[in-house]
Amino acid sequence: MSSGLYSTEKRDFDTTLDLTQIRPYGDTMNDGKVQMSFTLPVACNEKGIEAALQLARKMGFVNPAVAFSEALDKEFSFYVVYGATSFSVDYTAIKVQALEIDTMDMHECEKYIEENFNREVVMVGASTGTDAHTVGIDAIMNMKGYAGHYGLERYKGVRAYNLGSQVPNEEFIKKAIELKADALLVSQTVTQKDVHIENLTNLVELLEAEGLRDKIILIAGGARITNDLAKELGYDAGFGPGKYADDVATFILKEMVERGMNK
Ligand code: B12
Repeated sequence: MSSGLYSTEKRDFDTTLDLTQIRPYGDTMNDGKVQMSFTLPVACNEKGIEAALQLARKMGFVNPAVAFSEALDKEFSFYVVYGATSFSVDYTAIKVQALEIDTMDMHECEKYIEENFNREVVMVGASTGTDAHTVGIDAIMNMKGYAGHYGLERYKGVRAYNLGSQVPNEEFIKKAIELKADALLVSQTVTQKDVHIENLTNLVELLEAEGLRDKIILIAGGARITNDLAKELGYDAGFGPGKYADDVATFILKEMVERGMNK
């Protein structure tokens, strides 16, 4: 029999996977272990730590512990709390409108354009509204691309225009008309106070008012954008982290062919 820190002795851990009641996996199945961080508008001291623990218990944490705390200034303090959540979710009941596309790589997209289009495809992108983040839209559009996936500017048969950041929706639409855009690609990174919802909705309303909405493929993307959210807001598709130029190009090209927009 072995013992001590590196014991190989068989323990009685829970190994049951019940998809109708999934909980976070920390060290073992169903232990529910979660790490959470937040700021409180009080000084960092024992009272602040106790407030953080009480909050965690009210949020359903069992045996919470403050793993880290730090003063941000005299009146604000930051906490990292570790504990087990008492909640679970029914994974089998979850329904999402996942975007199912058979992604073509850049060369396959180029071949697809050659075979199905008798003109170039115009894609216009920007980080719109007050959003100053450009890295996401650059990842999709710029020649060099991102994470080994070339950007749309490099695609033969695609005329890609990256308008940069903080582009007002009115200006974006003006450019779309001027450039005869087939697809508009909107990037939104800041989601504080739902500013992205307001901005994305405003663009759809303006496009509808111009009678343009049905004439273009409208795409949203960003770190917290899901296909579900984009569809709900009136977009054709939404792309988040782990998606690249080839994913969105495939979607746009196939959608254009399906809608007869390729001639
Ligand atoms: C770099 C950065 C900045 C830089 C931006 C520089 C630049 N030129 O872009 C600077 C310093 C300017 C900045 C400013 C701010 N930032 Co900032 N920033 C970041 C940071 C560190 C990285 C973002 C990034 O570049 N990611 C890399 C790209 C490649 O990832 P991505 O955007 O998700 O893109 C991928 C997908 O989402 C998708 N995608 C994205 N867009 C699109 C579009 C389409 C059409 C498609 C198909 C796909 C797609 O494809 C990409 C590749 O897979 C994040 C924190 C983090 N680590 O994520 C904070 C972060 C985004 N910033 C944040 C904030 C709050 C701000 C400020 C408001 C701060 C302030 N108070 O001033 C300001 C913004 C002001 C403004 N008016 O917008 C918050 C946002 C919180 C929120 N949910 O709202 C974050 C999350 C930091 C945080 N944890 O608080 N920021």
